[in-house]
This record gives sequence, structure tokens and C-alpha cells, in this order.
Amino acid sequence: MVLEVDRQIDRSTAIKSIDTRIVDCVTTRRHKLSNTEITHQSFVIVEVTLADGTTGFGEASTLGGPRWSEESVEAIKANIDTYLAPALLDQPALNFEATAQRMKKAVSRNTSARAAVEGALYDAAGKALGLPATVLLGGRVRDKIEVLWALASGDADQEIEEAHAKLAAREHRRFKIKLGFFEPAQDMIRLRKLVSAMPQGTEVVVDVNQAWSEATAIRYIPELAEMGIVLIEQPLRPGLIDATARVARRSAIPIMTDEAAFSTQELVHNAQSAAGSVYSLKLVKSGGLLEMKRAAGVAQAFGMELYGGCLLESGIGASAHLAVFSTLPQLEWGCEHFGPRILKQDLITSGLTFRDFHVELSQAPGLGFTVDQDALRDATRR
Ligand code: MUC
Ligand code: MG
Repeated sequence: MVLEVDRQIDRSTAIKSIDTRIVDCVTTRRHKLSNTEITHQSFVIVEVTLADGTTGFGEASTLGGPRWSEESVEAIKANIDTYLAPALLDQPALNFEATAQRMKKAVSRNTSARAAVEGALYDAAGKALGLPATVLLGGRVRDKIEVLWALASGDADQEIEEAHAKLAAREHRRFKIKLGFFEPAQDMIRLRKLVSAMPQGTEVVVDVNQAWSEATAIRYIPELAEMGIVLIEQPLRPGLIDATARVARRSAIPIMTDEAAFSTQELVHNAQSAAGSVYSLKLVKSGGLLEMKRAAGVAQAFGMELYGGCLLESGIGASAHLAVFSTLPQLEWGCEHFGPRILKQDLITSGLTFRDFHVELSQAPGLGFTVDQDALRDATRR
């Protein structure tokens, strides 16, 4: 009897189609990182349809083409269409571990592509069962998450104005400043100006995106400490684990590991080398919701604190991250899912609520959002 019910659920939730499209969304302003700058964000949107007709959406985000990571939207779309979708057709959507294994077998790395498909499966499966995806991921331990805002135009006056507007609207009170686009000395002048224009006690994180050498980090971190910076993200290149560990040992500010740890093995290597004491969780790195949750457990086992990272996702990709973040026993640093608010037009009409410095994920079935079909159509690349 139980078996028959199981089989029926497997049949009705079998994956019938996986469709993809590339979308290009304009940002509200120029966003500068150490090695690129963007005026629009490109995503691959995945739409999964199950045998019972239920649909689900997932998203792969990139930043400046294949720059932040090696995947581009063009490659992600091609690899989902050609390799991942055929590997999953007719498989039960509810067998998340099995579908993750099938995807790993079909492609190596391709973490954004796999995560986008898995996000769509959680959305569809949750809707088919009438359950929020958070329940399928272990259940919620928090209803809202503090969300920081990144200042990255490179123009200190504009950045001060933007920060003040966010504070006044009670949207964000913690900021991340992108460094490394300019020479370090110039960045220090900009940062000092910014920090001194913030209300006393404002928490400021800096993200160097690999731009510094060990020597530069040693030279400038004392200045960052004197300014009261609370966290330094990825100061050195990913391969420089020993050098980063030496920097971390000398630094009065915790170091956060971002690009240096995509896989669990890289995370373990960084953690064992004491190259960082905080880990930024991202689907682009872990390759799926389940794997990101496991990465959180590994980081936690090494005593690292956790930070909910982003890659400027729309509401679709942000919701997939937030579903996992909602279920983590620890999330000391909150999250940075400001992506939906830096797009001129988000891709969802409901699902996420930004209020009182936090973001709240809807508990509607699946990932909880309603796709804005008009916005999706308008942003689709022809
Ligand atoms: C990164 O390196 O953290 C996230 C926020 C932002 O401004 O850049 C991204 C990527
Ligand atoms: Mg980063």
C-alpha cells in the first residue's frame, strides 16, 4: 500500500521537461569588482515541468561573463540543454540526492548549471506536494535574515548617498565595500571617506575579490582595523592558501573565504590551513542546495562562522539561497541577497519581502515566489 502511494507520487512528480533561457537584466547602477564591472546581470532561467503539470523555476547567475567563475550563461544553457536535461528526464523529482548524483555524472564542475536545475526541482517538488522547499531541506530555524548592501560604484560621494538612502529607508544597515578595482592607496582614501560618513557603529565588510598580494594585505589590514572594518573577504588569489593563512594570523579582522573554496575539498583545505574563519556560502560554488547545506556543516565542523553569499541573483536565485539559509543551525553573518534590489526590474512579483534591514522568504509552496512573466519575457535574450 505504502509502496503503491510512493510509486504514484514518483509517477506524478516525474520530470517531463527542462527548458532554459538566457535573460539580461539591467542594474540600477554600475557595479565594480576588482576584475570586472557590470551594468547588467545575466542569468539562465530554468523551468522544470513535472508529469502532473506543476512547474518550477531555478536560476544560474554569472557576474561579468565567465569572470567571477568559469561558467558563462551561454555555456550554462548549452550544458543544461545538452547534458543535464537528458540525464534527468522521467526521473522522480523528489529523489533529490539521486538527481544530484545523476547531474554530477553527466557533467564535471558546471556548478551553476547543476544548482539552477536543482533549484527548479525544489520549487516544482514543493509546489507538487503543497510544501515550502524549506521543509524539504530540513525545516526553518529562522523566518528572516539580516541582509547587507554592497557599495560598488567606485565613486565615494555616490556611495555615501546610496548608503544614507538605504539606512533612511530601513532597508540595509550593514554594508560591503568592494575593493581592488583601484590601487590600494586610492581605495583607502575612498573607504575612509565612506566609513566616516556612516553613523557610528555601522558594520562595514570589505571584499577584495583576490586583488591583493600578501605584502599588500599585510601593509593595509592595520588601516582597515583602525577604520573598524569587521570582515575582509577573499583578499588573495584562491591558490595562495599558505599566504592567506599568514595574513589571517596577523590580521585583527576575520578573513572570509569566498572564491578560494568552491568544492568541499577546497573548503576543508582552506579550513585546515586556517586561511579564513568565516565561509561565504553560494550556490555557484556548491553546485546545489543540498551540497550548499553540507558545505555549511563542514565549515561549522571546522569552527568557521557562516555568511550567506550571493552573486547578484534575481528573486528566483535569491529565494533558492534563502530557502537553504533559513534551515541552517548557524548563520552568524546574515546574508547579502540584495540582488533583487539592484536590478531595475526583478523577475518575481511576490516571494521576498525586504523590511527592517531583513529579507523574509515567503512560505508559499516550493521556493515561494511568483514569476513575473512579463519581466521574464522582456529580459529574455533573443
Ligand atoms: C562576491 O565576490 O562576493 C557578491 C556581492 C557583490 O557585490 O559581488 C558579489 C560577488
Ligand atoms: Mg566575494
